[in-house]
Amino acid sequence: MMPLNDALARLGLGSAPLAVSAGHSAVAGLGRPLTKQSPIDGSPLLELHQASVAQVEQVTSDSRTVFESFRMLPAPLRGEFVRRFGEELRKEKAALGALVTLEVGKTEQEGQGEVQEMIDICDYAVGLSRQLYGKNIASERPAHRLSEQWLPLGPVGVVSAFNFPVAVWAWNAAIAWVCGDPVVWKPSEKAPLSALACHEIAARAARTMGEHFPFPASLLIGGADIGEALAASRHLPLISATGSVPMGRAVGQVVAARLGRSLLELGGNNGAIVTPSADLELALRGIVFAAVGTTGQRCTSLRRLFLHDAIYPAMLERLLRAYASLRIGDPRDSQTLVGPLIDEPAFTQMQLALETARSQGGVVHGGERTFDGVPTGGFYVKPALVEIDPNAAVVQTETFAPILYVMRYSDLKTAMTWHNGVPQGLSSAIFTNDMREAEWFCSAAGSDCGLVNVNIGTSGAEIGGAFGGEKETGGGRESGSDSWKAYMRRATNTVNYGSTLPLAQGIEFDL
Ligand code: UN1
Repeated sequence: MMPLNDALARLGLGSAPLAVSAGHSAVAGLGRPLTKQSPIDGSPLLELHQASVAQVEQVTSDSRTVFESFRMLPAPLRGEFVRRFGEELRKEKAALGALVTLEVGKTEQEGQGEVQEMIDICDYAVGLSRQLYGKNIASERPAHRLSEQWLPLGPVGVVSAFNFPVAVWAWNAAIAWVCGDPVVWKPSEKAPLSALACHEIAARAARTMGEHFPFPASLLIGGADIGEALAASRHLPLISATGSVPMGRAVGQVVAARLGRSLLELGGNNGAIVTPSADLELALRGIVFAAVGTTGQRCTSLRRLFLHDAIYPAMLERLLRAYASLRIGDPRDSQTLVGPLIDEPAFTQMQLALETARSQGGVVHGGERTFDGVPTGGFYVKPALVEIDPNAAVVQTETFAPILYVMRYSDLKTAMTWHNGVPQGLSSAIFTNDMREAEWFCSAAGSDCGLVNVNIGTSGAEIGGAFGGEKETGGGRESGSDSWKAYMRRATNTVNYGSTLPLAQGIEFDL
């Protein structure tokens, strides 16, 4: 994997990186100091000053000015900028992917995969820039045309989490840009370096568009106070926030108080059901990737597994064997499947959840810290399997760590009730070869989540579909399908090309 200094040099971050940016290049933050260490071994990666709340006002009001001209560019021209951004990402995939690995501890495969997800959304958005279609609607009045247009909305505030430090911003940014909206980004303070790199890559793409091209990206590095100031900013008609349920609740309420729009993608607590007809080998791969991939730190990670009585012992044994052979270690090693947790608090949360599970009758396999063949200074854990009663309270809570609760069922309807009986509703899966079970799982009586999969794990969604979930997950949809509509305002146009003024609903009003 590319060493840190080479990656930094390629990405133009060789000198001391800065924290606030409203233009092509970053300026110094005026807020608190921030130090960032690598989760791989605790080595220092970066020191900078975060943005101050006063800078939020400046940057968001500047983005409003950028919007004035950006919205008037033809959408395919905005798409051309996104195309060039995607080209820059292709050139820097290795360096940016390496930075993601170094900064948040994702395996090399997953770091590169995340940049690929950015490239994919750029390709998608370029096509979309020529397809922002409205409808023509039959008017009830003679010589009238009724239609709708989709118009740019305004600057979009994006709040992203550490676990997808670059892709989640790109899903929002690429779509927002073609829709005509500048983006003001507050990345997680646990992943400032990858954000600075993305900003630099976007600035490179913008420079190739000529000096008059309005640069539609801003970056504010900081903590919850900066997120809250963004949420409160009247310059931002839309806030798109990804992260925990408490974060979303705080942001959503601040945005709602000013009657702004929010697009929330929050906690998952995702479940999967394995029925007796399932292909157990296929299910095993799907389950293990979803449960331990990204060290259980995806919002789509699999956390709850319902196994039918008939396959429970066989499947549990397979899982225990697979977990015992997982290669845990330095994520820069291409053989590693499970890297470190993001930091010590994540480890503490995991241990707390396991203790709670034990106190509620859970039988815990694994879950402890490991020092075996891993770099010192990082928090490496053995992913945990927990056999537990589906009614145990701990199962209701999402812990952002590799813990998989394994539960036994005998009747699919009951399993479905347990599956849906949690406050969150992001992703779900059924493993079955029975068409009736599969279709029932996808029906109105089945999974109540935003992502409903058959014979695929809960994580690893493609960008072409709308991404998001129901209930406490927040209801927002990002990425593909018609999610772009959230980033635009709809204008219904009624044009009278006749010489009389007939009123709708047949109302007579003669002067
Ligand atoms: C997240 O964890 O916030 O479906 C997003 C997936 C990824 C996105 C996860 N494409 O697992």
